[in-house]
Amino acid sequence: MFLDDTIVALATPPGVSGLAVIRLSGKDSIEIADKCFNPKNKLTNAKTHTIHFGWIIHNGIRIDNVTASVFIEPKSYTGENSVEITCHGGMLIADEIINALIDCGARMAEPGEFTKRAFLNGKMDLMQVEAVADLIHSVTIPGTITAARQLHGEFTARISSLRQKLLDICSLLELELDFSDEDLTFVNKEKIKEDIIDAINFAKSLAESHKAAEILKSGFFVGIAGFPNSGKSTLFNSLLKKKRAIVSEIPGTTRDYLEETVVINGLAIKLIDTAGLRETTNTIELEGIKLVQSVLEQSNLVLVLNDISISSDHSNELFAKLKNEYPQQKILLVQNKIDKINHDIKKITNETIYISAKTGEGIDSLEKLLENEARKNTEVITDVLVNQRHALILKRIAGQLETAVASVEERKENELISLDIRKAVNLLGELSGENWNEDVLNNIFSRFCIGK
Ligand SMILES: Nc1nc2c(ncn2[C@@H]2O[C@H](COP(=O)(O)OP(=O)(O)OP(=O)(O)O)[C@@H](O)[C@H]2O)c(=O)[nH]1
Ligand SMILES: [Mg+2]
Repeated sequence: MFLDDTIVALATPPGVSGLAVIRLSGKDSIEIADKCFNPKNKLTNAKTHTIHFGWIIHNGIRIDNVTASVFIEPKSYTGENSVEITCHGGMLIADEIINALIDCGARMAEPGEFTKRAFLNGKMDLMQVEAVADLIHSVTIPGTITAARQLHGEFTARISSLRQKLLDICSLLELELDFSDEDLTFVNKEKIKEDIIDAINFAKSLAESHKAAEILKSGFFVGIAGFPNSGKSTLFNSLLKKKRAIVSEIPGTTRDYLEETVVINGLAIKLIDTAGLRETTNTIELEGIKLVQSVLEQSNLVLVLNDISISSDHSNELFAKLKNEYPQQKILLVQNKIDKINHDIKKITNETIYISAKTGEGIDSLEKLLENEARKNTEVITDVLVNQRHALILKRIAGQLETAVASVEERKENELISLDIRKAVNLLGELSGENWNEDVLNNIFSRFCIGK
């Protein structure tokens, strides 16, 4: 089967670097390494978790002097025999060593294959596997810390304890069933109902932390929308503190959307500058306007920019329309170009913000507001990163348990209530990966890079 062969890949980013690490995993990895590595003592005789110095020599050519770390199964990342070779950086050396190892019997690894093996060998469950992906991709420090905690098993522990609670309820219900002939009741149905409701609340609150987890992982998305020429690109540049987007007095300058990240006090804010919204027949502009809609859907916060020099209520209709179309979204009206008017209204109210994207007036306050919004949205996070897959399963679990509560209320047989709960327990198995299927695995591992 596929676990029989030995895989190899570069574990560090390709390119010029001080050192590069090549990873080898599979039952023959130590023998394969020995074929082209010449340390003082053969690696096959080495103890686990030891480091050895020597030359990689292949077809009589000295490639590099390296160190090799030996990990004997099951005490390795993958749970298999593994060797990690640390060579000098630079693509050519690492490539030559990988080619030599392939010549000696290894095969190039697929994306995420090391972690997939760790999962299949029971080294981690799916939630930990996903934490590895989050750890690699996280753009915020809190996101990284939370992913690391998850990798350590925090999420797993919470799911196991929920599972145990549900199984305990099932045992009670089924125990009574065993004595049903004797007309005994030792199950307090009210208590059972309460316990199931607790479990429902727990599953729901975890599912709800999904949005916060996404922000921790990928940043807080702020979409900038408005009529053409309202100053969206100017604001985008001003927040980024660099000239990234083209600014011009010609309406319809931005056609595509632009995305850049600013870090405000440790929080990653993803700014998205979009095409101005207006009635148009220009096909390119129309495409841009369609894109705005998908940006708005994905944003955590939408700023609608209004050119106050035209009129402070010039964008009211657009603002109302967007609020109506995206009722879930937090949308704020921002009055821009206050440098062009005389009134002294440079203040932030609950609803409206006044700025000049051009002179920078009010930008500090706007930054503070973005930071507060981002922080507010991540505060609900507990200590795990619930991704979309988890959230969907958790919602199904809550739904299944709600059926169980209904069964209790309808005074159904213990057997039926227990069956409802057991269905929820099965869903927990999908979460941890006990009940895995190839599609789910492929989906998860497609996010990984080769060598991880
Ligand atoms: N006086 C003043 N002019 C501004 C301000 N913000 C933008 N402008 C000007 O308004 C014009 C349009 O600015 P852009 O940033 O390109 O506007 P936009 O909303 O991105 O426009 P489109 O991409 O066409 O939708 C430019 O000439 C800017 O210099 C401001 O705060 N004050
Ligand atoms: Mg623009």
